Amino acid sequence: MQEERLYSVRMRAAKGGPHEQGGKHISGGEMLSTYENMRQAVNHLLDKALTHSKGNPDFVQIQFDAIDEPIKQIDPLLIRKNEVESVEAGQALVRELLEQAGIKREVIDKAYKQLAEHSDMRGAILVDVHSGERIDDRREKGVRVSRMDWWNANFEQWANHFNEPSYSRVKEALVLATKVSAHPATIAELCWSDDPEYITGYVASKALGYQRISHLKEYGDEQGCRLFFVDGSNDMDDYIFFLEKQPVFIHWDEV
Ligand code: PML
Ligand code: MG
Repeated sequence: MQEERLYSVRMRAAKGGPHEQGGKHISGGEMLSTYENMRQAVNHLLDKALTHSKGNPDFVQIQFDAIDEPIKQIDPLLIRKNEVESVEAGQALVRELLEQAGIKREVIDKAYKQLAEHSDMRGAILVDVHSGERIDDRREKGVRVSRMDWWNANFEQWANHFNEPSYSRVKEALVLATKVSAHPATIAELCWSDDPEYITGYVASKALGYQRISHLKEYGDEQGCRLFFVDGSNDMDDYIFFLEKQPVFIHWDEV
């Protein structure tokens, strides 16, 4: 597919110093770019870092590195929209969907406890579906899914077709959810934003698709969630390598 050399472009922003020195996570971003479009990609990520409603960062890092491996192309997960009236109704639907994905109630309860214990995560928490225990050893850093993107022109076609606003927030969430669910060790993902002005989130899996839920927390709440329910009997080093390093492009074909 892609002939030209591509680069992974990444941003992370924090307030009160860099993340590793205890700074509060403000924002992160992932893109793929050609060399020619690098300025545009860096500007996009810089803009994202400078305008986040969690506050103005005093530490921002933007880096790029060349991709030498073949890039995997994946179809976006099917999107389903669930309108709910309250956080309670949204969270009840989360449980229903996770149970549909085959996750036991006790495991879901344990996973929520993990969330409560880690309030300033910048990556994802990995929870084993057999034990309900957290199985990554990344503490507040979590696992950061990286090296992925969706060309805007194709995303806009998709958005048009599904009557979605073509917001980059939706694109980025769907890119990440699609990459994560493409690995057979992922049973489901649960996510909502740490942005105090954004209350929509989702449950995703290959079988469920991208189940957007309109209301998963209250406005003003900066407690986000990114949790992967994983079949821990797989090789977790391979799994984390896939999440962090396997380059992936999302591409939608109108059928
Ligand atoms: C985020 O902003 O960090 C996650 C947003 C998830 C939901 C995006 C959507 O509206 O589909
Ligand atoms: Mg965010």
